[in-house]
Amino acid sequence: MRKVAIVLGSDSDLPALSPAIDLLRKVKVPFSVRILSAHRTPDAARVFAASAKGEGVGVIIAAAGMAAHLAGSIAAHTTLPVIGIPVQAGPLHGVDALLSTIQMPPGIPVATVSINGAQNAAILAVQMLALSDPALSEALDAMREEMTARVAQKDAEIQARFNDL
Ligand code: RP5
Repeated sequence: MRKVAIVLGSDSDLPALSPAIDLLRKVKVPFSVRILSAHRTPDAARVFAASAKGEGVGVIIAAAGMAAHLAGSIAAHTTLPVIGIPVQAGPLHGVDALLSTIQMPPGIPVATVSINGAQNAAILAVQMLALSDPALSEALDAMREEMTARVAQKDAEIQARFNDL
């Protein structure tokens, strides 16, 4: 199975990424984590992006805050799908990172999730890998059913508490 490569702009972004790591562990998708910065370590980020496909990576998740150019600069050096997570950091609380990550020029896409949207980034990465992996596709179906059952349970609980029927 191809793996997911997670790239963080800083170790300060790690807490925002834990929902992605939890999800990848849950569905047993192999992943790697690196700290690489578009601005502070641009050469290392370029080398990583250019070699990722040859090293068995299927999808890259890139997370950064503030002037978040990491996902875009990685996407510039690979044709692997790149999912961008704008991280809530600094005085603008992630709106700066959202705009920096999402507003890519035509030709170099970054699939941007919401600010701190790490869980959805991981689900999207797994959905991409599941296109060629039926077992992974079943794991996604099971996860979706679990979620539906959880909401139905909460619905039943809230009805029992508030509804005079
Ligand atoms: C960004 O600047 C990083 O992705 C992080 O979100 C933010 C602050 O980085 P540190 O100063 O905490 O390393 O490049």
